[in-house]
Amino acid sequence: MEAHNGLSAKIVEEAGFPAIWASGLSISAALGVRDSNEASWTQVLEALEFMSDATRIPILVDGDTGYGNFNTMRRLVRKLEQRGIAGVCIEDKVFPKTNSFLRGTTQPLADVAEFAGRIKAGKDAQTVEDFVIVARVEAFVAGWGLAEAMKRAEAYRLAGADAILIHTAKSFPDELLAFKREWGDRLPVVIVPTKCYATPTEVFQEAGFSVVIWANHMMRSSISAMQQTARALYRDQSLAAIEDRVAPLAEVFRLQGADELAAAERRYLPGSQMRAVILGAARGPEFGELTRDRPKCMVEMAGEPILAHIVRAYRATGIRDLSVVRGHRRQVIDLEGLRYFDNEEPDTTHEAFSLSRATPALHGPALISYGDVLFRKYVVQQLVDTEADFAVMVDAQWRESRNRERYADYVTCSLPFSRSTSFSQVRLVEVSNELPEEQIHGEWMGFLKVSERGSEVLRGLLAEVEHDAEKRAHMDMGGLMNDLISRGEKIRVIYTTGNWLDVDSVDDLLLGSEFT
Ligand code: SPV
Ligand code: MG
Repeated sequence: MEAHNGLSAKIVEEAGFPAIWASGLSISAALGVRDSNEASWTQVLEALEFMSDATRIPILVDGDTGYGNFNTMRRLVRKLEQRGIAGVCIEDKVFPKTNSFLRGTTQPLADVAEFAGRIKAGKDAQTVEDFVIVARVEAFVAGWGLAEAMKRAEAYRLAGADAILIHTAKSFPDELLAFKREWGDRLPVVIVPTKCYATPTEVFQEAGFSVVIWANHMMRSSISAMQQTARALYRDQSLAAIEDRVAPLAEVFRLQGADELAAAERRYLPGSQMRAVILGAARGPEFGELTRDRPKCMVEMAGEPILAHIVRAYRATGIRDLSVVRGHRRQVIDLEGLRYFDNEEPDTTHEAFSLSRATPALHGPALISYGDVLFRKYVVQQLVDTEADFAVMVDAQWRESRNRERYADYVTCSLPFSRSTSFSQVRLVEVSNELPEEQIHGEWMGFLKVSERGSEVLRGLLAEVEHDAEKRAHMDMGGLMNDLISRGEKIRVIYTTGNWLDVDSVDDLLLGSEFT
């Protein structure tokens, strides 16, 4: 069955055909040029490469005349082999040829011995053992009759051809059948009965032809379909009547193998599986007037809302599925490309309840963070790369910011930070803003990473929060993590120093601009 590009080749393969005819007529027509060697043979080669990449069944290429003499033929065979093409058919005419159904009888035939040289050179050049060269005899098309056809076919057989393609421009198969009777089984015989469409295929089967090529019907059916669509759309200026008559987009994506790419992204692209949930419900009373009409995450820093900086940093790490939980003045949060969840009671509920609003986004691995915490990309990268079910980043340089009068989530860990700490073993023991100084190992930076299993566990916990008045009103992220620990979950600690900022004051807004 004919094909002329990657898409048509794929469709032919899916229909069940055992092989593809890469038609010169169809490839040139699809390129918008004539079948007269107007497309260069390297341009044809490019189309073939897409067809070969898109399929697994053998492709027999219509190589026209071999694009010149024995020398171009040698190079053609090598280039086709390099692209995984199964074989090439060349016709005994001279370059540049034109299609056999156009002025067939006026086209000069090649000298028999010279054409035999082209066949021999091609066979000598092949390195793939079962690469096939089909010799196409144009004697009937040129009006020369059976004796000439036989003479030529025999010369090409002796030159090493693997099969003979006997062609006719007539609407009845007489010439083909006469040739086959005379030829017998010296070599397999291939036919292209385009004009003999009224002849039942059984006639060819019974005559013993080896291969029949339906030579241009993918290209011709696409012309009819495209003309219909273009004319109807131009006339009606409306898609309504068209939509059901064209392949759905889902079918386009399927043929392109979109699923395979999505699976590969999960395997190879860091962060592509990871989602992030950003808690942006808080007002941030410490900002006074600045947050009267907007939530803290929408306060401007370096000309943009804090949230916009956070979203950009996440996207830079490859995380594209971003959800934001809105609360205070939620209508003000309107950045594009984010999923939104709303806490309708931001003044009487706390962080764990806000997070519970985003439960639909907590499937598979996820990062949870705040709408007012700025960070460098590596912070997120480290968490993404961590295998643990739960993981947090802890700033070991907590003392440096301690003297500032501010709220901070201090942590006790299973091991303090030191150069010799075996980092893979540090676990979170407790989060609190009231830890005695000697128990503080660092400050929690506001990121919680959960694995697929971790998010499942978390969903269970959040479901409890929804139905527990005390937890709805008072449980913050620290409390949620302490709850996880009390239930036997291990929260892995990754120590780092600096490179993040909890935006808590107008001064921080200035500091924060170094994260933009
Ligand atoms: C082609 O498909 O380009 C062929 C077959 O060469 S035919 O058009 O019948 O010559
Ligand atoms: Mg052709």
